[in-house]
Amino acid sequence: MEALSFSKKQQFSSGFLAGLMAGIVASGIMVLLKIIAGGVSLPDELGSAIIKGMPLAVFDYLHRTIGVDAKYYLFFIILVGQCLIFALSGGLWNLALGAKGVWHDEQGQLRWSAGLVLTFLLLLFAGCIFLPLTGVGFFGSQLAIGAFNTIVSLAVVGISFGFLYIVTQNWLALRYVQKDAKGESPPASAAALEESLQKRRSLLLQGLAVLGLGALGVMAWRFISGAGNVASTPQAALNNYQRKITPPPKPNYGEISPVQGLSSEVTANDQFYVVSKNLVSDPNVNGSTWQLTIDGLVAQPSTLNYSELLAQPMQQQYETLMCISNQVGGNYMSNALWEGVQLAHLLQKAGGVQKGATKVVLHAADDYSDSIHLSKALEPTTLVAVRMNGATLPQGHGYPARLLVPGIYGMKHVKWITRIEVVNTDYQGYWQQSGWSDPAPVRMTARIDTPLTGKTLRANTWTYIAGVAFAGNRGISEVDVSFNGGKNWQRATLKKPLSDLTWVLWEIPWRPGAGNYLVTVRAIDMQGNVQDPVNAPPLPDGSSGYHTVTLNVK
Ligand SMILES: Nc1nc2c(c(=O)[nH]1)N[C@H]1C(S)=C(S)[C@@H](COP(=O)(O)O)O[C@H]1N2
Ligand SMILES: [Mo]
Repeated sequence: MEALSFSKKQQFSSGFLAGLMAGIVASGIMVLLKIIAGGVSLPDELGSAIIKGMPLAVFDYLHRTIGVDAKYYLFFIILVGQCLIFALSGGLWNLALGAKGVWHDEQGQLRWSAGLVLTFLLLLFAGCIFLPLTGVGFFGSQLAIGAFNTIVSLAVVGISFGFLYIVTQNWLALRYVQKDAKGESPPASAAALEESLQKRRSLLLQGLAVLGLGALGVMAWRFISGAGNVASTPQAALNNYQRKITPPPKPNYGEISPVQGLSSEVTANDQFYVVSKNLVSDPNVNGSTWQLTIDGLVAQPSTLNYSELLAQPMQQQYETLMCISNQVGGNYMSNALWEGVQLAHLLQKAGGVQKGATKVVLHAADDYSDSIHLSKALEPTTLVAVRMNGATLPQGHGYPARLLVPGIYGMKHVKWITRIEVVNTDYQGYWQQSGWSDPAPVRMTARIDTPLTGKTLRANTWTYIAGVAFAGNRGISEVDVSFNGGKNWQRATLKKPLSDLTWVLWEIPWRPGAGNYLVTVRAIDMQGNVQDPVNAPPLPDGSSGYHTVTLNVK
């Protein structure tokens, strides 16, 4: 067989193609390893670094337009970028190796060693340049899984890549040789290979373009449909605002008819909202090897395993959680019956906190952390929770243990806790480093669950307006609904809440004549504070404003 000569361009493009195919599979393996074995996922690390390093204004804009789902788009874009980097490395490597030489056998096929060296170079790049740049240290030394596990998981991915790269590259070359021998692709086989490669490349580019456009389309759609919602406070409500009512209203508790669309008072575990910083997968902690360390400014630093934690005195409480990212009228709010150990009890078990201590830091298995003030930590309702609605804490909600700290946003309810550290510094947690509130008290909010905005109702027919209202640990004394943009308010009936730490369900019957209506809701807490009508985005203190829906009555 006559030796084939490939042009430089052909060498690059077939290497690129081989790198791309191997890169797609290797990226899949990387994500899989992260999910099932807690390996490192480079797109995750880069995504976290980007979110953290982003100017607040940009973050806020993306957050408002795309919402918490933005992290999935970001992850997808980075993943595509990673595949392209694999492809580029494959192309450049093939170009560097040339068409023959020590890296090739007699048939011009690449040797395994060529793949191994490429793997090694990529590993060095990931460990010494990429990971340190994302802020997790040399070979991920600052990650919870440590440098050793990082290297092992990267090596598995790298070796898979190197192997597939060689196989694919040789297969591409062989196909070309066979075609040439059979004379199937006359006359100039090199040109034919080039052509077929070009065809594939353009197909691939088209595929990527379609995916990219699809993602953009979804974002645009969300932006438009989000903007269509009237979620903001009508002018009259702003004009007539009275900040505080003294004495506070007496709650108007009563029966609530079970109307369709109204939230159930206790959210089932699989319906409970989930938010985490992790792009691909949350930690999958093994309860039998898990340990909880209590250290820092305590008299006797100590550790507990899972069964020791379960043996501590448990207490149950209903508590509603809300994410600080929740928009007015948004869904990142749920309620459950939790069971756990008082944090104060655990600190006592570690000999008590030492003089000068100011804060308690919660560290988690996903390298997340946050802190609360010592006074908050010692409140009897601040728990390390192990059960949720009677079941073992689900993985997505922080198994084996998470913090509950009523009155402040979900952000501080650290999941997958591994370490409780008492400090005398003003520790700033994961989100605080990006400008989110540190004290983070829940801002009072009320939501209309039903009817949904834009709905058409029948004139002169009874219907219910119903929803939920929440003020952290301050309780709700009154919920009012306005059918004329905030000029007058009518009191809704409240269902007596399950505890002082939960939302209340509210409801009001309504029998409108034909016309278009703005229906607005506001709440008042147990101290008589009236919900803030001024519209504010979630960053930095949580959103405010009155949830308003438009209804068409015919
Ligand atoms: N370890 C860890 N804990 C975490 C987070 C996280 O990313 N990692 N996210 C926080 C945020 S922003 C919220 S709103 C709540 C959400 O809790 P849930 O998913 O159980 O509703 O968890 C908090 N605890
Ligand atoms: Mo959150």
